[in-house]
Amino acid sequence: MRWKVLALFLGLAAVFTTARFGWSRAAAGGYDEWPTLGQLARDFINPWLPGGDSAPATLGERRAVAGVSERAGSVTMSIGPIVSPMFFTRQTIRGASGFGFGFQPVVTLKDGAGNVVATDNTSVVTLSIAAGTGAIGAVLTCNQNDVTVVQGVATFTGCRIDRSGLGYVLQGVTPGYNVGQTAPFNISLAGDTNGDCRVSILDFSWVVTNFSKNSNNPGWTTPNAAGVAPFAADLNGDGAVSIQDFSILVTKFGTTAGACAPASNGSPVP
Ligand SMILES: [Ca+2]
Ligand SMILES: [Ca+2]
Repeated sequence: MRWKVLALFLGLAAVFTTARFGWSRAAAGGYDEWPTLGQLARDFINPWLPGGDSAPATLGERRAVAGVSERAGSVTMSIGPIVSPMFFTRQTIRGASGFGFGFQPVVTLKDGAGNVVATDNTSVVTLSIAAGTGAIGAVLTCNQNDVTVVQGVATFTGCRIDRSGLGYVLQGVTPGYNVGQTAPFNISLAGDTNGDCRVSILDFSWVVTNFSKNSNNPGWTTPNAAGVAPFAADLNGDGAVSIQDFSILVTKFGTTAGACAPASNGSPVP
């Protein structure tokens, strides 16, 4: 008699487990592979726990089946995190407060092997000042701070920062990619070449003295007796001292500020 009771129990258990197995594969998670007797027994004991193996797949389990889609109920999830690098292929090296950077940022999305993700025409890269860098309260303004990539490349235009400060870092963010950051650069008080927080005849003289020079000229980074190098006359940071810099100087002539930062030559050096 006892054997008959046990057989009946096992039969009911098998029916219930089979029914539950059918339900659980359609529920969130499901079994990643054919369940063991132990899993079936555990699910039989805890039938109200969602998912065939009683827990969502771990990150390691998802990575193990990366590239495969898993159907969970009516929702299809992509499995396997996409962690790819993002690079600034053109960086801002310095700037004048309130005026457009001479070198506008360009961000390129690359895969893990370092190849440009040229098939990507949908990712949106958001550009911002990295927290804790530059002057407190400074604002980055671009024609668009959110730019959709074209063949994996986001090209920003019209970007400027309103406040002079040291060590600004710009960062680009888009889902599925690592955060990309520029090397640090300074924003000087617009028109100020020598970092004395005023736009005076000294700055006018330095721009005129170095007018038409560019980063290919020898001595571009060699400071004079006052510690100011020719590159500091390149106010907007486009690698040359031109009419644009002269215009900034004239526009801001006579301006003073309580705090400011000297010109930086940035990295990479143009
Ligand atoms: Ca000055
Ligand atoms: Ca310039």
